[in-house]
Amino acid sequence: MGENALLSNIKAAMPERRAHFRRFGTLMEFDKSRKTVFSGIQPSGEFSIGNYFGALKHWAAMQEGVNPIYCIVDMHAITVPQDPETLRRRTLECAAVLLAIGIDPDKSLLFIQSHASAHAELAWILNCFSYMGELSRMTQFKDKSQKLNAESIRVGLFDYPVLMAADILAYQTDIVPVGEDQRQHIELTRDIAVRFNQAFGDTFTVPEGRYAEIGTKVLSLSDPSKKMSKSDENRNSYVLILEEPESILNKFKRAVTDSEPEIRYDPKAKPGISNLLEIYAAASGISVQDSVSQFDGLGYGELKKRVGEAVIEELRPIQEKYAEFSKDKAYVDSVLKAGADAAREIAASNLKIVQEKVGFYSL
Ligand code: AQP
Repeated sequence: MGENALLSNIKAAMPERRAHFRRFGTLMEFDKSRKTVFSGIQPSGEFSIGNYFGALKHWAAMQEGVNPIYCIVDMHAITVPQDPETLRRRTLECAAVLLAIGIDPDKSLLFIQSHASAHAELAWILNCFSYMGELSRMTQFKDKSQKLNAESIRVGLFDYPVLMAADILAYQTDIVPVGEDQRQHIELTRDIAVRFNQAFGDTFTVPEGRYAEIGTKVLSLSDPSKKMSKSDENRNSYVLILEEPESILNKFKRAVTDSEPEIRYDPKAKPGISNLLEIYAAASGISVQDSVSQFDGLGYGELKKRVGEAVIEELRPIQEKYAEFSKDKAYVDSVLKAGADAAREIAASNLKIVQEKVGFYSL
C-alpha cells in the first residue's frame, strides 16, 4: 500500500478507534471471561532483536480473545541516567515501532507509563509490602548495579521490580508475556500479590509469566555468556529492529562462536552457535531442531550469513511500516492519548480499591 493510501486509511479509522477505547475500557473492568495481558518495554534505547523475539513478537500475536495492554515504561527507563531529549524522542519512536510490529490500537491499549499516575501511587503502596531482602536478591539489580559505583546506584533501580509489580497488578493482569530475564521479577510480583491478598482478602489477580519457546533469551553476539541488551556499550553485541540490512549481515558475520567446526545445538558447550540457531529458528518460524537440520554439513560462515538474511527478511516489513508511522506524529500521539485515557480509568479504579483496603481515608 502506498504511503498516502495507508495514511488516509489510518485517518479514516481514527474516530472509530477512539470510540473503541471507551468501550474497551468498560469491557475490561467488567468482562471477566477474557484474560488480561499486560507487558511493558523501556524506551531506553532502540529495540533489539532480543526484545523482539523474546517479547514484542508475542505481544503482536496476543491480541485476539484477550484484553491486551502494552505499555512504554518511561518511569523504569529513568532508573539509570537518561538524557531528557533523547528519552522523549525514543518514547515516540518506541510507540511507532510497537505499531509497526503489529500492535493494533483497535485491539490493544498502547500507552506511556508516566501518563497513568496510578502506577506510581500503587508502587508506593506495594513498597510498603515488599522487603529489602527480596529486592536485594534480584539478579537484574545485581547486574546493573555492578556496573556502577555504590554512590551512584539509584534507589529507583533497586525498586524497579516493585514498580513493575504495580504496572502489572494495576490492571488485574492474568498473563505477562516477557523474556526469560524477567522471570524473577514476575515471581516477585506474584509474591507481592499473594501477600497483599492474604493480608486484605482477594484484591489482586495473581499473574503468570508467559515465556516464548524460542528466543526467550537471545544472547549477545559478542559475548554469548550474557543476554543481548539494547543498552550494551558494544554496538556489535546487538542487532536492532530498525538496523540497516548491511549492518545486520556484518554483525552476524562478526558473531563470536567457537573453534569446533560442527554446527549443533548445545547451549552449554556451544552458546554462540546455539544462539545463532535459535535466532534463525525464531526468524524463520521453525523449531530449533529443524534449524539444525537445515545447516547439516555446512560451515559457520554459511550459518552466519543465512541467520543474517533470515533476520533481515523478518524485519523488512516492520521497517517499512515504521517508516510510515514515524512520519505521522499526530496519529501516534492520538493512539497514545486514547490508550492513556483508558489505562488511567482502569488503573485508577483498581488503585481506589487498594487504597480503601489499606485504610486511606476517602471523602
Ligand atoms: N536478550 C533478550 N532475549 C529475550 N528477551 C529479551 N528482553 C530483553 N532482552 C531480551 C525482553 O524484552 C522486554 C522488554 O525489555 P525491557 O526494555 O523492559 O528491559 P530489559 O529486559 O532490561 O531489556 P534490555 O534490552 O536489556 O534493556 P536495557 O539494556 O535498557 O536494560 C522484556 O520482556 C524482556 O524480557
